[in-house]
Amino acid sequence: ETWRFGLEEIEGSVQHGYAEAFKELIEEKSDGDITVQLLPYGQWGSNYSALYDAIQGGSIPIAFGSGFLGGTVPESQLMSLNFIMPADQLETAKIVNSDEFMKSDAWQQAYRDRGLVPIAALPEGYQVWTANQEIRTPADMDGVKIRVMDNSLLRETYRAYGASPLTIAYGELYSALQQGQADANIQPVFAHEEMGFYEVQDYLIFAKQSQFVGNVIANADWYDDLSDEQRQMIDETTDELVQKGHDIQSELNESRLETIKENSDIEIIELDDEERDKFRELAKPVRQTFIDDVGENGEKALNTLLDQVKAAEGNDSDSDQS
Ligand code: 6CS
Repeated sequence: ETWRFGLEEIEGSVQHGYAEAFKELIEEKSDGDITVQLLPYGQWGSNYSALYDAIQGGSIPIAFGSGFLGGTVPESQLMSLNFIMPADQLETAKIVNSDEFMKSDAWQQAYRDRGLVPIAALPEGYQVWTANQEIRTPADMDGVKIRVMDNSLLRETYRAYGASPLTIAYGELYSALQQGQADANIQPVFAHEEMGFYEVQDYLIFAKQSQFVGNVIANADWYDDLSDEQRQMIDETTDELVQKGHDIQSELNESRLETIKENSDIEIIELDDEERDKFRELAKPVRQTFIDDVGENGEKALNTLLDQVKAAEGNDSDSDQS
């Protein structure tokens, strides 16, 4: 039996590292009965809606869906909200993978309604801005043509910051930045590096407003047809990959930052808490926009997530939630 696993990112990416570890664990646990075949970005095509169609149609039963998934599963845009997760990135990984959130009726139903099942979530590191100019304040964002994934919540968020967000396909982004169709971009560090985006941008800006989160999703009919043992195997695997996924992303993002520093003179800026607070204030009303736009399941999922963050906050005073 072969399980095809579609990735939104190229070989060497965080999604690829995670999927390789998933493959190894599943093949080991099934004693070789199952082979997991990885299909990185490019191997299934390059238009994300084709990938999501393939999961819904069942030809690719497992795949990553992140920012572009908003058109297919509007509730998934929850993962794009800014300033809601704890400062601790491993804590975030635990929260988004907790049974309380991942197995909640609201989160499951949001995907089930579209013939999908969410099976795990992979925080891939902070979403880091690059731009042709220094950005420290919302005033600096004014009118900046910043590229966002195709996701109305992200557009709403960056409009709230004062920018003029626009959407460009991942594969066309390098030339769009080079040719000035966009002034700024948002990616985890590893992606700025592996796609070469940093080569055509002057500033790399850490605002720690959110992490990039990839959702691991499955075709619902395929998932329901698995044996109980197989579903159990997936649960065990995704549990083991919470820590492992965190290790993969943090190591890759750290080493790729070194590569960027070695290969370019891009200026690196880290916003301080006071600077971040200005963006945090502007991001707050977007939570209500999310609720108004996506409805009841979205609101329930958001509240469940916020409850988990609060519970974690009780154990750790270094939380980022306001
Ligand atoms: O920005 C994008 O479109 C893509 N970036 C990453 C890091 N993963 C997938 C996503 O669609």
